[in-house]
Amino acid sequence: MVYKKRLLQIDSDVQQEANRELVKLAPNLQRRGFLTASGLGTLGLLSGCTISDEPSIEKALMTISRFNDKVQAALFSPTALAPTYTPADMTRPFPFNAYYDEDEVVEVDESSYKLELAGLIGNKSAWTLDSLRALPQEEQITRHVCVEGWSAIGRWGGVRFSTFLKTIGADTTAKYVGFKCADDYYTSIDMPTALHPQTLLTLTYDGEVLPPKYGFPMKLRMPTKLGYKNPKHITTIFVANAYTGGYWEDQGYNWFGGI
Ligand SMILES: Nc1nc2c(c(=O)[nH]1)N[C@H]1C(S)=C(S)[C@@H](COP(=O)(O)O)O[C@H]1N2
Ligand SMILES: [Mo]
Repeated sequence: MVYKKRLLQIDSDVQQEANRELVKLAPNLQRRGFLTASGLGTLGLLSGCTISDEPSIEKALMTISRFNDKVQAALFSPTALAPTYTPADMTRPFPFNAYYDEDEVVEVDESSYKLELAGLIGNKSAWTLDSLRALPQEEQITRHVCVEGWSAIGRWGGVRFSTFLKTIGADTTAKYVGFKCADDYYTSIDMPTALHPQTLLTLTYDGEVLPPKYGFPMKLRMPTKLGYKNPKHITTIFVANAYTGGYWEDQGYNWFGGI
């Protein structure tokens, strides 16, 4: 599976800023094989690069976490696909991670659970798990990359997020989609990534109901973003034009956090 980064139309301000960022990052990018000496300072070469070996999605996500948000949003296509894998490639057991230990995982009660909606959404009625399970379901086997230095391949199933956003009448011209979680976690993402075909509102892991440690009742799964952008235990989804950051983002992690 080939992963392609494509140059979007970018205005010259952003291009200049991107070039300055690239020059700063050049030694690092060169070391990682993303830039050749002749490519220094030219965006075209970086954008034209094709990644085809497996750990490259990890390299790409890690490298890009050093770019600033504006440059990242301008540089990379919201529709380029991340690699997918086969069941044989899956990492077993799939690692758990959160800002607390596994024995403190939040337990969400299925019978009383409702997904709340807020902000720029036409129909803000809450959703039960059964109503979400009644929507068309898809699966993906993709690599989850954590900034803490590990990555793992897992299999998630659920509702394509763009389908869900259209179903609820979300304003897809808004800038952000935000998430509040049953623990104290929260994050927000850019609308182009929310509408990306591989962005899934997942309800299952490896064919079973998503277990608590992986985010019951649901995790937003985006193979084009770093692990911390993928909220687990989602309780509220909101659509907004005002920036709301995120748990790690507010402590200095890159907000875009993706490719
Ligand atoms: N609600 C919530 N979501 C979260 C986190 C968290 O602490 N709480 N941690 C994030 C981080 S840093 C990672 S790497 C992944 C880990 O997901 P996993 O436990 O399924 O591997 O969840 C992300 N989503
Ligand atoms: Mo992470």
